[in-house]
Amino acid sequence: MLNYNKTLPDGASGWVVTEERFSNLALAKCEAVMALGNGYMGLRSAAEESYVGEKRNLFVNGTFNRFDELEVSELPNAADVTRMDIRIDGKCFSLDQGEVKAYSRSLNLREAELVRTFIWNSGDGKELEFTFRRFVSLDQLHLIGLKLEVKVLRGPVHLSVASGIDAQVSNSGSQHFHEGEKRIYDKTFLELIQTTTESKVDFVIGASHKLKVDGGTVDLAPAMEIDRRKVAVAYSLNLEEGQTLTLDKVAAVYTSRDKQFAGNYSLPAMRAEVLDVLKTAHESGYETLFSKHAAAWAKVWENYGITIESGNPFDLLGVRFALYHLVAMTPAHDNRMGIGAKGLSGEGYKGHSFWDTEIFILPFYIYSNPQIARSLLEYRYLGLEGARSKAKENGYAGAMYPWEAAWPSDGEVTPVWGAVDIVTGEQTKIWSGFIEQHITSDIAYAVWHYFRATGDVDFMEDYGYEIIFDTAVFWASRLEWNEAQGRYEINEVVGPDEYKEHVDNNAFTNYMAHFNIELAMQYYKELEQNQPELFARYNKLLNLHEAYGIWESKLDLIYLPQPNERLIIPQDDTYLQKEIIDLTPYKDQEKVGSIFNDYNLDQVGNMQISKQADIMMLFFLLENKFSPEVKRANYDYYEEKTLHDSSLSLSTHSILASDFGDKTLAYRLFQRATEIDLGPKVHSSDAGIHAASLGGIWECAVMGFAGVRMLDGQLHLAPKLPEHWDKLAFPLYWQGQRLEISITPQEISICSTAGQPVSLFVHGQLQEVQSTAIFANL
Ligand code: IFM
Repeated sequence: MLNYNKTLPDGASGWVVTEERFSNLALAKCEAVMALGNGYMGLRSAAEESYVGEKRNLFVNGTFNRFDELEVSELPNAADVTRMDIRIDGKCFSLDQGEVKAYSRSLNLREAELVRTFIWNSGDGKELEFTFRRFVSLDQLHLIGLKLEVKVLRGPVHLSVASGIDAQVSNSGSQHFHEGEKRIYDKTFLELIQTTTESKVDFVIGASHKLKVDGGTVDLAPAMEIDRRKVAVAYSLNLEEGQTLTLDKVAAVYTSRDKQFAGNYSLPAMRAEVLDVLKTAHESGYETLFSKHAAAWAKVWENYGITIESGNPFDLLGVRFALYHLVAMTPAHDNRMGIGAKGLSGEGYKGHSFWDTEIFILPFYIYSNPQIARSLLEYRYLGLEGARSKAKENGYAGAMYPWEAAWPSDGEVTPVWGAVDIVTGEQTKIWSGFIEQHITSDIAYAVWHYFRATGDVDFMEDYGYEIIFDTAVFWASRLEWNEAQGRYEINEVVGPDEYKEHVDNNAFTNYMAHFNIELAMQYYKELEQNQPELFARYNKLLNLHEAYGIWESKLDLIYLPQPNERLIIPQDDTYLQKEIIDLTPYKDQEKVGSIFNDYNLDQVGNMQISKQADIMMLFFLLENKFSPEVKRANYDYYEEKTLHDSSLSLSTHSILASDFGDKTLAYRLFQRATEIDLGPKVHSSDAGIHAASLGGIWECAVMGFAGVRMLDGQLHLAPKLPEHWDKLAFPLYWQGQRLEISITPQEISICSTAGQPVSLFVHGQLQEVQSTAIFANL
């Protein structure tokens, strides 16, 4: 239903996602897939005129609020600035009525602009051509620009447009805001203040309009309206046939959470700033603001630009789409914020951060923009506060990271109740917040990955070591001694495969906990020997001497499930004993989770059915620990039992297929990953795009097809391009310098842009690159 083959006005291809026919059914999908954002805020792309079933969302990163004791903290849906009520000859304009021609709604990924255009025939002889444009500025993070152009093709018409700031919105009914002051300055500058009910974050939102007819400014006094949670103006005028009305709207959004106000906040000062910024933006107008925004995006593409020459042009579009959304959702401006599992594109997962960031998204930033990777890890450092409280509340020591995280000090924010249980009719309990614990070692792993790839010693000294030590302290306290077996176990957990709850010894969890403790021991020894002052600091803070003794006594006794006689590693203690059923009817369905039409979670838990990559994740993260034979045997065993009902799954399976040299399978899985949001499934993205999957798409290309890995602190490159790819080129940061990598079926070219020599393994051979080198691709 979406068209991916459109070109930009200058003929550039691979940049546009287009809806070519208006459909009420696809409202939510287009709102999410075409969402705009700049990391500070995210705006769902609902149409200006309102429709039943729409979700108008504006989220400002980090502004979490808890509406009610029985709910968890979430990103509140701020006042809407996009809605316009348009009347033509007194009748409400809607695409549900009249005749619509030449319709298109397009997201231009290159300039990050949403453009909607169509010709509308009223049914009573009037015809108008509409064009709506919109962007969320990457140049000035607080600004949103909108533009409406209406040309009268057959008239005359009486047109009125009511537009303003509408806080009569909620998060599916939960109202996160106290009503605040509203005001209109000089009949032009609208202001609405709202304050979150529990976290007491003030929002000041300003908006203004500029009207032109046939390019000339019109001095038309609007009708003004202030109502409950709403401030608006309405412009009414007569237009002759051939005339064009243009309405520029600019909105400014500030909150007391903004970093500039940390420790120095006053509402009057923020109001004054909003008004000031708004007035300047109003003067500038849409085109000027947009050209600065487009220039900021041009820099993004220059920095992250990836080239794919493929027989299938969708491949490049799919990767660009992933990078576009990663930029739109990432709070590069503020280390107190993380990335939501749906970015800023929908209410799904409430804006919370999961392991999705560290394991699926962080690699993109580590290798493409290490500064942002560092900021994301600093967010986890600040989250140590919540992680320490969670450990204490659960009777453990150290730092136990929340499965779902919001504001750093919030601690655990996973909701307790979820979807319907089709057998009992009750809500299913969500156990992840209690027992999905691998997030703690995933974060330690991410710190290690970042450090080994960047060599950022300052980060480690200030933040990284502390995370690794205190997470290891947690794991040591979490281990349970099994007297009969003479080993330490981790029981009663959910592993990555969330269809298996309350399992003992999930292999991923056990191996990663072991990794975490072993890493802490290694860094303990390194610091003790080489950095006695730093060591003393952490020893004092975390009582490392004692911790080390405990780690040492437990590490080798941690149970690490081993391959059985068929080389299969049991995913947990009971997985391999469970019933096997034919999963064909549930694979790659229109809606994920179709298995729950027939079974409830308890029943699924008793069968060999995996929601997502589990042991495969382990092979990807700790790849040196397992032989190729073991990996392949397990891949074949578990792939057929994996429904890929989580969007985190396909990319990992694709990367492993690349590692095995199965190019066809790797490409097929990559393609399916690119289709999670962009593909034909109408409802897959209703609640927002899939952030981890987008990181995973980049991983499929760079870590899968190009075979990029950090192994034992060394950079590896072992490309296996899909058969129909002629070229894959991308930038890659390694130890502080930018490399340009270009791969064809015949050659691998590596250029170190700073001219510093770099050593790396190419197809397993250690190579020294002085500034540029070309190697044969095998
Ligand atoms: O973190 C994931 C999890 O692995 C599967 N369920 C959805 C979460 C958020 O994306």
